[in-house]
Amino acid sequence: MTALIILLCVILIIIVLVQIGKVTELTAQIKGEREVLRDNSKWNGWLSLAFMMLFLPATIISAWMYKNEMMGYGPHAAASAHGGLLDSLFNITLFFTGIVFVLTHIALFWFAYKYRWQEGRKARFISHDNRLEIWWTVIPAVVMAILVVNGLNAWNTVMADIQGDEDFIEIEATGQQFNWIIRYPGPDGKLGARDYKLTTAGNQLGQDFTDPKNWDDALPGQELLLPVGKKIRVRITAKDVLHNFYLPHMRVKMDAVPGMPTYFVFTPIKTTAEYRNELRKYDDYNTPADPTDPTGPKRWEKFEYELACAELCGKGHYSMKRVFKVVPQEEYDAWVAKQESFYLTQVRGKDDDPNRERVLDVEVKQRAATFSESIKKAIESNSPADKVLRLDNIFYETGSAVVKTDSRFELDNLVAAMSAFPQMVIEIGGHTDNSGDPITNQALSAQRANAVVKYLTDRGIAASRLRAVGYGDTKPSVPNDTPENMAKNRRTELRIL
Ligand SMILES: [Cu+2]
Repeated sequence: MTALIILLCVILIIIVLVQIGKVTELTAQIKGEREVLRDNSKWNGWLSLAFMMLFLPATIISAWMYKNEMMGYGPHAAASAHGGLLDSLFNITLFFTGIVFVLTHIALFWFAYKYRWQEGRKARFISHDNRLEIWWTVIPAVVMAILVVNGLNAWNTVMADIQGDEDFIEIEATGQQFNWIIRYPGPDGKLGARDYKLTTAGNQLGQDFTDPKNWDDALPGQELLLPVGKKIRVRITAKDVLHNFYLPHMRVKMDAVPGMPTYFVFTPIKTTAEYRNELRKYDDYNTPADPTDPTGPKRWEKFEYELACAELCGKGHYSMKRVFKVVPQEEYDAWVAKQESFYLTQVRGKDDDPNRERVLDVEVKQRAATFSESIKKAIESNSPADKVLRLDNIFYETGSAVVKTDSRFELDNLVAAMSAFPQMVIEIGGHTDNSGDPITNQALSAQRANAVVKYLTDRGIAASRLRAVGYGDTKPSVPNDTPENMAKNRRTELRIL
């Protein structure tokens, strides 16, 4: 329907234009060509002048009104170290082009008025003038040279990559329809390798988990933090179409191109709190953030730095907006420490974990910490139930008392605990489920407990502090009614005596 109306309008406008043309032709015939020409010229001249009078002041007024948004003044001041340089570049360019704009507009419309056709007036022809040629070549050349040299200089400063042993944080932003996946490097400070062929629903970035750098990488939720005063290198990639990584307040803008990683290095110089405080000075920002709640928080209190996609990348393009906070280093460090490794929480131990057969260094450290923590608690507690600890990470070959090599971490933690608490006397208890013959079960559990004790005595723990007991299936921790529960009952326990 709309299309039909538009089509009809277009046809009507064409008819009107044709009719006007015909009327003009007819008047020309009646009045005489010369008279019409004189009238038209007069009107053209005056209208040109009127247009200049309106257009030029309007341009200047609107530029003045929007100068903050366009040039980064006032509440739109840059919040990054290089932002001021970029803004000054815009100012310099606007200064020169502004002069040219005003002069050429005045010349264009004033001349159109002044030299309109008049009876008996003749044009003055200048065939050639060397001086004039030189002037209008040299002046633009000098101005252009200043702008280009300035621009190149700024480009080299703004786009400079990390040099040598500079201190910086590298994060990664991957654009996809329609959100940004932001990856933080974790405690090692390094982002792990990616391979697009590894991309699955459970591994959106195609992280290669055989690369240890990936093990601590974190994909934070909606909340994003950056430290103030620290160089940040953003590795920018895209998964599907062209996106654009845009932090307007930081004056950071870079294409995210599928298959071609780009980067941007910048240093935030104002925390979110500092920026809010600056906004507080402006009347505009002292209005309620939510117009329906006049007593609620003001606009400056609600201000957040933004990450947007500045490429029209599809229907949901607008939803790529994210907010992030710039905070002092200590607050950032605390936040980073809370971020969980994507690999350890989402992939570890699952079918697509390429390291299923290995115990990772991080896990060894983690287990050692938990183990010493539980031993301490067990010693301090008075209740007999608290004095018993399951040793979940001691593994035996099936149907035998041979301890698997992966058990050494837990056993070494035990050795460490025995050395740390020289008064401690313990019992190692072997337990089985109720499948099979009770006598065999008892014998196997005793052999297994003995194997653990042997490991400890081999490492210098006095045998007098150790007792090995085979309980067989006599002390199930849960009823032996499901395969899962039976697995729970096959266990090695430590009891502090
Ligand atoms: Cu996008």
